[in-house]
Amino acid sequence: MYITNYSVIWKFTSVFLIILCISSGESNPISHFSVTRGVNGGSNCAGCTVVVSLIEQLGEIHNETVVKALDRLCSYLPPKIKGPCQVFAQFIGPILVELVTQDANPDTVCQTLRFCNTNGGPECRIYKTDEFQKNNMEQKPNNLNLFMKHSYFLSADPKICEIPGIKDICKLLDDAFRYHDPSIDIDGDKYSTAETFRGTSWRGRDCNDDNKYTHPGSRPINYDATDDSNCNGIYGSDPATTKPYEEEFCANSQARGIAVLGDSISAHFHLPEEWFDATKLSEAVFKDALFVIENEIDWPELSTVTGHVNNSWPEVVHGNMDSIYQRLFERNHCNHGDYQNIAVNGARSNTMSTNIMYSLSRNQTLDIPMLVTYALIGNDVCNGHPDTFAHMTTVEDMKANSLKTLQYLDTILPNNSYVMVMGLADGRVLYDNLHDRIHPLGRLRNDITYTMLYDYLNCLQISPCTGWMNSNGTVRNLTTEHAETLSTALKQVVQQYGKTFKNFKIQYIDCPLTEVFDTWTKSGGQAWQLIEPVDGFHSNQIGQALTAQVMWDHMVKLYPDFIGPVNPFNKQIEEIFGNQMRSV
Ligand SMILES: *[C@@H]1O[C@H](CO)[C@@H](O)[C@H](O)[C@H]1NC(C)=O
Ligand SMILES: *[C@@H]1O[C@H](CO)[C@@H](O)[C@H](O)[C@H]1NC(C)=O
Ligand SMILES: *[C@@H]1O[C@H](CO)[C@@H](O)[C@H](O)[C@H]1NC(C)=O
Ligand SMILES: *[C@@H]1O[C@H](CO)[C@@H](O)[C@H](O)[C@H]1NC(C)=O
Ligand SMILES: *[C@@H]1O[C@H](CO)[C@@H](O)[C@H](O)[C@H]1NC(C)=O
Ligand SMILES: *[C@@H]1O[C@H](CO)[C@@H](O)[C@H](O)[C@H]1NC(C)=O
Ligand SMILES: [Ca+2]
Ligand SMILES: [Ca+2]
Ligand SMILES: [Ca+2]
Repeated sequence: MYITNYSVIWKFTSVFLIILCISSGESNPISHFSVTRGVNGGSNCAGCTVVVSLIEQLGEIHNETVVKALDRLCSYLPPKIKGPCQVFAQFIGPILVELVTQDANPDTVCQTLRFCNTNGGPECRIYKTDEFQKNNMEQKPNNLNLFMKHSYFLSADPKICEIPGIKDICKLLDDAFRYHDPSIDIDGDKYSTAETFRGTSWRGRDCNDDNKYTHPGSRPINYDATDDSNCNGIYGSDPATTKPYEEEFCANSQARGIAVLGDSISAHFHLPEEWFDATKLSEAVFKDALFVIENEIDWPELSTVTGHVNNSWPEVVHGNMDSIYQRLFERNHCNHGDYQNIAVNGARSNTMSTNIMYSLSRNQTLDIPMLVTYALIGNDVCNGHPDTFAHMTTVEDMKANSLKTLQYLDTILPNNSYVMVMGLADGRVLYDNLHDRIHPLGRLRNDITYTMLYDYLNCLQISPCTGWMNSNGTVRNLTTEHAETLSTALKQVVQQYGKTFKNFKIQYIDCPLTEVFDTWTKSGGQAWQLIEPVDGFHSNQIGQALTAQVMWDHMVKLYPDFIGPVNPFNKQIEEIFGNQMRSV
């Protein structure tokens, strides 16, 4: 199904998506998110400032003009994006060459271009050095004539997505972010053979895309004596006993699938820092940019709950994969391929219950049970509004939304399933550990700290989380206070209604991130090493993997029935079916 309410879905999304021009055009459905659009040029201003910063820094590093530097940046990009980038370069080059001198401040350049303005209050600047720039502006009155000839800049609020070249890149992004069901799915069972666009990166591979009864998690038809109907790679019969292997190895194994209903943390939002650090820009770091975009800048294949491949992107992802799925598979090889990542950037309790949950694929009579994690750990207190507290989810709504989702799950999950409801995070860990560190964009000149970034995003009213990404300690504390209230509400829903669900057992767990940070620092690490450097908001690959370990240990100790027994036939399955990929 289509998720039509883009406006809310986007709230937990890093603002750096916007920098990639997603939210700019009026015609763009994603942009109907007033908070993301912001004031003073909002995301157009931030996008312009980042691009100009990178070009200018590249020019400095390679001792070349900004026009050459922009050509260089375009040349690093993969084919499908390179063309539009070159069109953009041809358009903007003559303007930039007039505007950007060696010491030009990107804030000033983007003010002159009118992507940044003061329509909604005081001027927003990410760089602090403004004295020189004011003079610089005054020396360049001619520029105005040059770029004002272009209609793009005549509107009071020019949009980056309307600029030639950039327009095509925006369209590419729009297409990728529009749907939350697989786009290539011939039989309509919500499983795909393609990797991206909500395909196998997100859900197990459909081993027969002409048959909707054949997909990961189905009850094997006739014990898969001839064909692999549940896509776990196990099929055929044992010649010695003439019994089907599914019957011998899996029938009594308490096999189960795994799914997560979550936000950008569960989807594993990750923008490579190498894309935002001029000293690291190269062709190699953009090699898989299209793949990244087609997966909504998420990395579900390496995530805490549904990670299922080794990290083979060492240029842009740092750390190993570990996941609940991986461990469930190791515990019982019959679980192969039975994972669904139903997480969406920006998801909160309301969008989950009105939209996103319907994307989970499970049938009570045809499929086997699942372990489902409900993990909406921040967006209900995160928004970009200056009056942030007024826009947080209330306790009543939190209860109603989560109950609605759980009651829906009770209608699709096969009997003997399990649901784990997670509380909200304490986002104070972000500011506490990042505030005086240097952001990738400021590395060349040591001139942008996370505090400066957070203040800038709040000034533009495009922060993914004003409450926690805030230099005011009282605001951060109050945000945590509300998050705790909402966690308590979730706990109460589980206590009050837990017994009423017919088809699953349910447990509440606190958000494991606090324990993850403790575990890491106790073993000698530093907390900032677990946080995404570009957005200063999400947990990175190391954090994702460590979260899987912490959650798993928790379940082994307290809720072993949630993960099921070890399958004594794992060894035989390996011997006969190898990596279980042969039917795929
Ligand atoms: C930069 O390039 C200019 C001419 O293109 C040259 O004169 C100058 O010496 C170069 N500077 C450095 C540091 O290489
Ligand atoms: C990941 O790497 C390990 C060790 O190199 C290997 O045993 C395993 O099969 C790999 N897993 C996948 C899914 O490729
Ligand atoms: C599950 O599959 C059965 C048999 O095809 C079908 O009748 C039923 O409607 C399905 N249930 C749901 C919730 O789609
Ligand atoms: C679900 O399974 C349990 C135990 O296997 C059984 O007691 C219960 O009656 C079943 N519930 C339904 C609705 O079939
Ligand atoms: C911090 O936020 C609180 C609560 O909104 C406010 O009362 C206080 O004035 C703020 N402090 C500063 C220094 O802005
Ligand atoms: C925020 O809460 C922490 C921990 O409770 C406390 O130590 C700190 O003083 C509080 N800060 C403010 C500004 O209220
Ligand atoms: Ca399919
Ligand atoms: Ca199928
Ligand atoms: Ca099978």
